[in-house]
Amino acid sequence: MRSSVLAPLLSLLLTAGGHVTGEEVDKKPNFVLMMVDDLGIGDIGCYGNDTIRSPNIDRLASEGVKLTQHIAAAPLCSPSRAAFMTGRYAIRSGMVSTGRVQVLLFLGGSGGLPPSETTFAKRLQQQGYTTGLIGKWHLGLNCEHRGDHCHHPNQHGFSYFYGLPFTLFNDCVPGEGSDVLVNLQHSLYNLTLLLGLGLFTMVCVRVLGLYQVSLWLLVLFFLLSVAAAAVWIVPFKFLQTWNCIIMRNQDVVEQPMTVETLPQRLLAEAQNFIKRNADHPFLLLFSLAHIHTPLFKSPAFAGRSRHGRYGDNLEEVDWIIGKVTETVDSLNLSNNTLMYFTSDHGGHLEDSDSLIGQKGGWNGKYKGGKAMGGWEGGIRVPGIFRWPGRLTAGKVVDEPTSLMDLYPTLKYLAKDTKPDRHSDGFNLMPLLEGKVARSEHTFMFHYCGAYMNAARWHPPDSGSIFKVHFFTPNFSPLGAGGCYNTKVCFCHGEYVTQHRPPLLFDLYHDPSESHPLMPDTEPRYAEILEQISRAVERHEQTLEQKETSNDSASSTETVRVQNQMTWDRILWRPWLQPCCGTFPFCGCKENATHFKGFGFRMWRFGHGAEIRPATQPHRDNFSTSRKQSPVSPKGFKPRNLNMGAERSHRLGNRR
Ligand SMILES: [Ca+2]
Repeated sequence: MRSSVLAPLLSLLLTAGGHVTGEEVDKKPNFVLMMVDDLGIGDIGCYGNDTIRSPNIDRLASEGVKLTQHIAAAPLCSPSRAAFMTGRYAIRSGMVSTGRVQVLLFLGGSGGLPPSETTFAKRLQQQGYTTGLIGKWHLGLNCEHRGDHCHHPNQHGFSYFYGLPFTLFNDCVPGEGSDVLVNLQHSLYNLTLLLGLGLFTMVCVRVLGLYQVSLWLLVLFFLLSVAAAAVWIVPFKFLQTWNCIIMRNQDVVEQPMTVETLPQRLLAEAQNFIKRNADHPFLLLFSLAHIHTPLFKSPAFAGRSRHGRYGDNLEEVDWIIGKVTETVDSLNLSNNTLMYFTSDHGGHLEDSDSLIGQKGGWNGKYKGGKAMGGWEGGIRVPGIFRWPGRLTAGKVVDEPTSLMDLYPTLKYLAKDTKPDRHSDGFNLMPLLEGKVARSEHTFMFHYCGAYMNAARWHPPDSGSIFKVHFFTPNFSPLGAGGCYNTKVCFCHGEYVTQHRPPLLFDLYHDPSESHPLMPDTEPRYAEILEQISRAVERHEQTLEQKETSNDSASSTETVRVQNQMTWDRILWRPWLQPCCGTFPFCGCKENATHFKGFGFRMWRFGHGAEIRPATQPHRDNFSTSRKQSPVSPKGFKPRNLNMGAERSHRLGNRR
C-alpha cells in the first residue's frame, strides 16, 4: 500500500523542474533523432567553433547533455548507419568491404541491410511505437527484383518513410561532377572511344581498298563498341535518374528529385510526422541530407556564413533543427521527448575545389576525417541529448560513447525487455542521468571497411583513454593530412602502413594523436598493448559465432552473414532499379501542393514557418502488401583549430 503511494510521488520528485503530469510519467517517451550527413565536430559552436552560427544546436546542448567522446562505428555512410540502426558493428551485418568501395553506389544494386537484421525501429514498433524515417536511408533497397524492397525502411521497422532511399551526392545536380567510380567511368569512356576509332579506321581502310578487312571483323567491332558504350553510358550517364529519387513508403514519388526544394520538404515531413503522432509514442529519425555534397544552395542562406557554401548549409541545418525543436515544444511534448543530434561520421577533409573552396566539414583538433576509420577525425561526432525534466541541463559527459548505444538506450526507455542478440552498444541513460560516472565502453573497436583499424581502452583505474592504431592511411600528397590524390583514404594494401607494434596514443593528453607513446615514455606500454590485444581477440571470437536469423533469441535457425559490399551486389542491375513509369523511361515529379504556404515562400532565415496540415493523407502504419580534382591542402583555411588538450572540453564551451 505504502509503495503504491510512494511510487507516483517518487516519479514526480524525479521529474522536478519540469512540468510532467502523472499521466505523462507513465507514458512511454517519444524519440526525435536527428542525424546530419558528414558533419564535422569542429563546425558546431558548443564543440568549440566560434565562426559558424549554430544557436539552435547549441541550445539543445545547453538544455541537455553534451557528449564529447561520441564515436561512430564506421567512418562512412552505409556502414556507420548500419551499426547505428542495429546497435552492432557493421561487420556483423556484412555492411563492410575489403576493397575500395565501402558504401552502396547504386539503388539498383542488391546489397543492403539484410532482412535478417533488427533495427531499433523494429524493436520500438513491437512496443507499440509509430516509427518514421524522414530523409536519407542509404542502406539498400531491392534484393532480387524491382519492388521486392527487401532492404527498404518499411521492412526494417519504419512504419512511415519519406525521403531518399539512396543519398544526396554530386551526381544529383548536373555540373557538380560525379562521385561514382570515376576511374572506371574514364576507363570505359576511353575503351568506347578506342573501339569506335578502330571501327572507323577499319571502315575507311575497307572503303578505300587499302586492305581486305573482313565484314565479320567490322560487325564484331561494331557490337563491341555498342556494348562498351552501353556499359558506360546507361549506368553512369543516368545516375541522376537512377539514384536521386524520393520515395514515400513503397512509392517513387519523384525521379530525379528536385534538390532545390528538398530541405523544405524534408522539414515539413518531419514536422507533420510529429504533429500527426503527438498523442501516442513515436520515434522519428530525421536523417538530414545536408552537409553532404553537392551542398544545397538555398537562397535564404546563401552567403550568410563566413565559410562559404559549407557554412551556409550548416547554418540552414541549425535553423531546421530549431524548427523541429519548436514543433516539439509547441505541442508540449518536450518533457516526454528525448531529442538527439549527431552526425554519421566525421567531415570530408578532401572535398574541396578551386571554385567553391572547402566543401567538406572540419573536425577541429582531431586528425583525419571521413573514410578514415582509425583517426579520431573520421569517427568522433557531435552527440547531444535533450530531455527537459529528465536530463540535467548543461551536463557534459566526457566518457566514451557510441552511436551504437542508441539501440539499447531506446529499448530501455521503451521498456523493451524481450531477449535480443549480442549488442555492441550500452544503455546510455545511467551515464546521461549521472547515475554512473563511467562508461561501459571499456574497449571500443574502430573499423575501416572490414579491417580493424584501431582500438581504444579506457582503463577502469585511470582517466586516460589509450588508443592503438594497427595501421594508418598513407596520406597523399605525403604529409597532407588527407588522401587528396584519391579523394578518400582506403583501408587496404598499398594505401595503408601497417604498424607492428601498433601506434599508441593517450587521447586524454593528446587528442590530436600527434605524439605516439613509447615504452620509455609510457610505463604501462606493454600492459596496454596486451590488454587491447586480448580485448580484440575476445571481440573477434564474438564475430565467429553464427547469428540468429531474426530478432527472436528463441529461434534456432541460423544464417551466415553475407557480405553486402561485394562488386556483384554493388554494381547496377537494371532489373533492380526503382522506377516511376515504364523502365527505362523513369520520371515523375511530386505534387508539392501540400508543401505550399510553408517552405517555398516562408523559407527565410530567422522567421517562423507555420505549417498547414498535409492535405494528402499519410499512412504511418504501413502495410507490407505492395501497391506495385583535388585541391592542395595549402589552400585550406581551417575554421577553428581548437588545438587544446582533450581536457579542454572539461572547461566547457569556448564561446
Ligand atoms: Ca555520411
